[in-house]
Amino acid sequence: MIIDKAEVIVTSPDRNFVTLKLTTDDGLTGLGDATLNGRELAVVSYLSEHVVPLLLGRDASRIEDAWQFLYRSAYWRRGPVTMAAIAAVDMALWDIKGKAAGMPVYQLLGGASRSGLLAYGHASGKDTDELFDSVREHQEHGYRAIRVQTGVPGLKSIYGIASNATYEANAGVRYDHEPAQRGGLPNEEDWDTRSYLRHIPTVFEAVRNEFGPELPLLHDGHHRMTPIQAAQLGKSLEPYDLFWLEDCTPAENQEALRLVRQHTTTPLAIGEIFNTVWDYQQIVREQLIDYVRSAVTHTGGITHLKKVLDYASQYQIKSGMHGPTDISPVGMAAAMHLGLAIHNFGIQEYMKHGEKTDAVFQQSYTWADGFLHPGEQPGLGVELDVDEAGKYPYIRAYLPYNRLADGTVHDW
Ligand code: KDG
Ligand code: MG
Repeated sequence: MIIDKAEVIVTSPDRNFVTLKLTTDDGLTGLGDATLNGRELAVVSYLSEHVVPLLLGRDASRIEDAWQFLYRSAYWRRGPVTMAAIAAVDMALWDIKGKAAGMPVYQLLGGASRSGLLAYGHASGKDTDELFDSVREHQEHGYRAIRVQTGVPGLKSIYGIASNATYEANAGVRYDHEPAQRGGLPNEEDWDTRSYLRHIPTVFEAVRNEFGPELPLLHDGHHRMTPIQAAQLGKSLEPYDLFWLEDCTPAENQEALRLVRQHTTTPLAIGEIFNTVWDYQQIVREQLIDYVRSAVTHTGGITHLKKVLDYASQYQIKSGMHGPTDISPVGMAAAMHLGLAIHNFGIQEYMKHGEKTDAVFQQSYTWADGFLHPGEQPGLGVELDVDEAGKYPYIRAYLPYNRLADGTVHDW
């Protein structure tokens, strides 16, 4: 099982994806997701220029050794570009190992701890009527847990709202599924935290009145509040029994969560922009969060995220892996194998990819009755159709950003 080919494949079916494909001398192939939304080519360059030469001739069976070698030998550690590149190698090696063993990856990780993975989808609307329709639509598609985002009176365009205007080059793709503007410069959105804090509790009250107490509801604050504002929001949402409040403060300052925690029992989730176990060291030890939001794709792969989640399990902290459309089907499959195997699985974010993406990445994972399953194919269970991928060249895309009314740039 010597790696004799390593290809970095960029394709843009509904959005940009970066995939590493490894081939061994005995003909096995493995795929890894290296997609970093809005900064894709930085990872392509890291992989092609610096990692591929190190992979050729290596024994594909030595996953832990490859991880430690790529991490430690670079000297420059951590960061989203490095960790997405290492994640792609790690995933591809697990894929190869599964194929060599004739087993799905979750079996190699210890076997299934459950029959399926509870997943949540994204309901959204400019106003309550549109939001209710979106919640119903998600329930009709089988979702048993739903993230709720709405517009805020007085603000033009906010992250996560499906009916926000899309860009020409994004034609046919819902804004909440793909907020990155293709083929242009970043779109400017507006923000006002006080209006948001006044409005959101009224939205959750309306949703609870309409849909009852059982439905698990989630909300994403997208790093926009100060610690005291986040504490206020958590407290005001307590009557509506959220499954979690996500990214309530900017992720760089993990200590901020101490203050939030002192004031509210609303469960907290964070970590979609974290990339190593060290980002979690303090907040796990001090029990400042309830869910780990990291994706396999951005956190060094299955090998490293499993270490994060094993550490978190000592404190009854569960997984809530990031799963927007910018995680490719390969990254989603890796998340599902890991989620099925670990004991402390919490919930999986799941937004369906578009038809073009599904034609490029043939998947064996399944979605039924609100639950995902990675399937029984050996390896990760996703294959990439190179001809199909070749139809969609890379298109530069930028995520939007926010300014306050006085023109100050604010967290997006
Ligand atoms: O690339 C940015 C998106 O992945 C992010 O905005 C999605 O916040 C997100 C979520 O919770 O899925
Ligand atoms: Mg989020």
